[in-house]
Parts: sequence; structure tokens; C-alpha cells
Amino acid sequence: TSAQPALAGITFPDGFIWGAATASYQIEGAAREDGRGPSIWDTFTRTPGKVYAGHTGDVACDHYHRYVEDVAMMADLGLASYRYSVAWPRIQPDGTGPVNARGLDFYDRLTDALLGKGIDPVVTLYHWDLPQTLEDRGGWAVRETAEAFAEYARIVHGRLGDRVKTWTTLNEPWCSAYLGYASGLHAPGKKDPAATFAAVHHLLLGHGLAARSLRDAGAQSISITLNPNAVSPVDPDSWADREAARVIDGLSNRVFLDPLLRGRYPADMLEHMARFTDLAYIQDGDLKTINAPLDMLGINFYQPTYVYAKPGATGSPDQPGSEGVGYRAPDGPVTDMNWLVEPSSLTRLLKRIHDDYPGTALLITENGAAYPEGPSADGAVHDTRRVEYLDGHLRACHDALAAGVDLRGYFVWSLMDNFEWAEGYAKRFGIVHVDYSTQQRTLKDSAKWYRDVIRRNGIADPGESEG
Ligand code: PNW
Repeated sequence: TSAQPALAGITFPDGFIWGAATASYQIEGAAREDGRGPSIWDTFTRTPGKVYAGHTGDVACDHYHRYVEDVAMMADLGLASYRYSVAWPRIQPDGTGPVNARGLDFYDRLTDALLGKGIDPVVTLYHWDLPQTLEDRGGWAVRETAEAFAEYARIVHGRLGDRVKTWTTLNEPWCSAYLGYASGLHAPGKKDPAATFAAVHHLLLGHGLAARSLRDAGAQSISITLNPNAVSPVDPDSWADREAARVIDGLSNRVFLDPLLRGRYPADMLEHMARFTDLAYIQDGDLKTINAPLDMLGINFYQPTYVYAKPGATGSPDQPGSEGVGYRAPDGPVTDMNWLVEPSSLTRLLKRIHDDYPGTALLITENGAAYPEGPSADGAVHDTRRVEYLDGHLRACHDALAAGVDLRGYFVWSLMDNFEWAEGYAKRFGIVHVDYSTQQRTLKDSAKWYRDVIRRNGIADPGESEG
């Protein structure tokens, strides 16, 4: 293997939460079972040309039938916490109206299985599987979806709230709005800038209304997970490059962070959105609702972005308003997604959020890397680069803690290989390998390494013997 740099061991604070994350559509399968209704991802995966090789989540990791075995595997890894998401179309097949008890039963069984092994569930209410009926009525571009989401949140909390302490409303609203309604790379596959910004607002409003439902129902910890863009200017000495970075920061980060944590849209973003929409969807009181108190902010982090001023450039299709911005291609090691590996950018991002939005407890709700390694002749999966990726990013978290950032825990993405959205099953993010023909799970070297990290609450000095 490659020469390891001589790094000292590190230890995390007592009570630092060690977890792993998944999402319903990516692992469950059982897409037509027990009364589940269709979601926008069922529709999207059946639209030719949208998903790699026509892959769908119909079977995925068959977790719906194998959750007992999967929870045992989590216990074997020593996870303190597991972040799963609830499929809205299992709970309300049409997005509103009648509740499907068999859908709730599944999450009830899963939650009990986790607690039975001493694993604390962190429940995400929306990880992208919107009931198709709601999309047919306008999806996140309309206010009714935000209102329906709050009702759905109340229903799920009503069933699980006696056992689930930590609730996350939305996963990565940037992806839902921009990949779903601007570039169309994700479901529902629209390319409509006006709908994109209406979706931003209604996702935020849905969060705020759901946070209120959850708070009223007595939920202990309420959060939202964002995927903040760790964007920097290619040339920090160039005013134009810094301006390009500020625009992308607004579109990606401040448009969510400011309403959530300061109760207002940034002035430059209001101006920007007004180029595409009339802003009439922002109603009196909405920002107060969106600014509901948060107990934690979830951060998903994968890679940094470097931008520069590029007059005349069309910008990024998933970012309406990024005209004139150039994106630098990765200029270092990349993962199988062609995402740049640069752990220091995570430290920088965490410090920035801590400085600009003080008093917010942070939680890494996803971090990980796609690499293709599968079982080798010895039966093991030697995913050395994933171990290095995770090692580097945990050290970056530790650096942020040392700088005073209130970081409460870390969830690796993902517990196991799964349906990677537009990439289908071609990209593997798991610390556990899944053989999709047999559904066999095999711990990769990274899973064994992570188990050791959890056990010692830190990373071993490479001089120390393992185990
Ligand atoms: C996140 N992008 O998705 C999601 O929360 C996970 O479900 C997903 O599997 C994971 O990261 C890995 O991709 C993203 O294009 C998908 O910038 C795409 C982007 C960002 C995050």
C-alpha cells in the first residue's frame, strides 16, 4: 500500500456521536409492497435516459426485508447511531389523506430493532422520495406541498416520537430544488429556473412548518441537513474570482442558511431570484416560520468547489444565475464520482458556518466516498482509498473541533453500497459491500477500520498495533 504519512493518533470528545447513514429509496427496495405509493423516483427511473443503465430502486439492497440482518451488522460495527429516512409514499401513498399503517409498521419495527441493539435512530423525514401525486399537483414549486409535508411529519412523529429523539426534516434541499427543477439531473427532472426558486422557498417553508409540528408534539431535537458548498475563488487575490465565489455561495449556501438561521433572505439573493420569479410565493410570516429554532444543523460534505470569473460562460446548469462563473476541474486526487478529495476544505467550511452563524450545533450527517473495489481473491474488500478519505476527513473534523466548532458527531455515507441516484448501482459509497445478485453484505476494510475508530473514539497512532 501507499506510504502513510506519519500522523499522530487523535481522540474525539466524550459523547461524540459515531454513526452511519442511508436513505429509503437508496436501500429499501420493496417498491410496491405493503401499500407504498409511487414516488417521483419511481417515475424518474422509468424515464429512458435519466438513470445509468435504467437502474431502479425496485429491489436496491432489499433492506425492507433484511433490516434485522442489517441492524445486526450495525451493532457489529459498534455504531452509536443510525440515520435512516422514512419514505413518505409508504406513509401516505398519495402524499395527503389516508395513512397507510403498514408503512408506519415497517419504521416501527426498524426503530425497535435499532433500540434493541442500543443504536439511537436519527430520522430524516424527506430524502427525496416525494409522492408522485404531489408532484402531479406542482411538487415543491407549490405551497401545498410544504403544508402536506408538515402533516406527514406530524403523522410519523405520532407513531415513532415516543422512541425517536432526533428528527431531521429535509435532506439537502439544494439537491431537491436545483437538481430536481433546474438541471433536471434528479427527479422530477424539470428545467425551470422559476420553479427552482419557488421550490427553494417551499422546501424551506415545509421545513419550518414541519419543525413547528414536531416541536408542538414534543420532539427533543429538530434539525435540517444541508449540503453546503465549500466554494472558494481560484485566485483569492482576484476581486472578480472572489465575486464569482460570492455568487455561488449565495445560490448554494446563504439562500438556505440565512432564512433558517437569521430569518431573512440575503439581499443579493432576493435580487437574483427576482430575475426569474415575481417572489409572490414569499408570504407574510413565512420567514418567521422558516426561522424556527434548530437544535442542530446537519452538514453533508463530499468535495470542495473552486470557481473563477469567466466572462460569457453559461455557468452551471444546476445553478441558475451562475452565468459568468467558471468551475475549475478537480486538480488533485478524485473519487469514482470525479469529486476532488481535499479534507482541509471541510475544516474551512465548518469554521465558516460556526463563525457566520454562531451558536449552531453542527452534525456531519454524511461524508464518504465512492470507490469501486469489491471482494478480492481473499474474500476481503481492500478499499484503501476509502480508508484514507475517511481518515483525512475525520482529522479535518478534529481540526474544526480544536478551532472551537461545536461539532456533535459524524455519520459516514454510507452504511452499505446502494442506489446512487442518477448513477444507479454503478457507484459504491458503502463501507459494506453489497453483491446485488445475492444481496450478500461484506464488510470492507473501511468498515473494520471505522469499527476501530468507534471503539477507541478516535484514530489510532499508526505506530500502535491495531485491535
Ligand atoms: C448526497 N451534487 O447526494 C445524498 O444525500 C445522498 O443520498 C447521496 O447518495 C450522496 O450525497 C452521494 O452522492 C448528492 O451533484 C448528490 O452536488 C449529488 C450532489 C450532491 C449530493
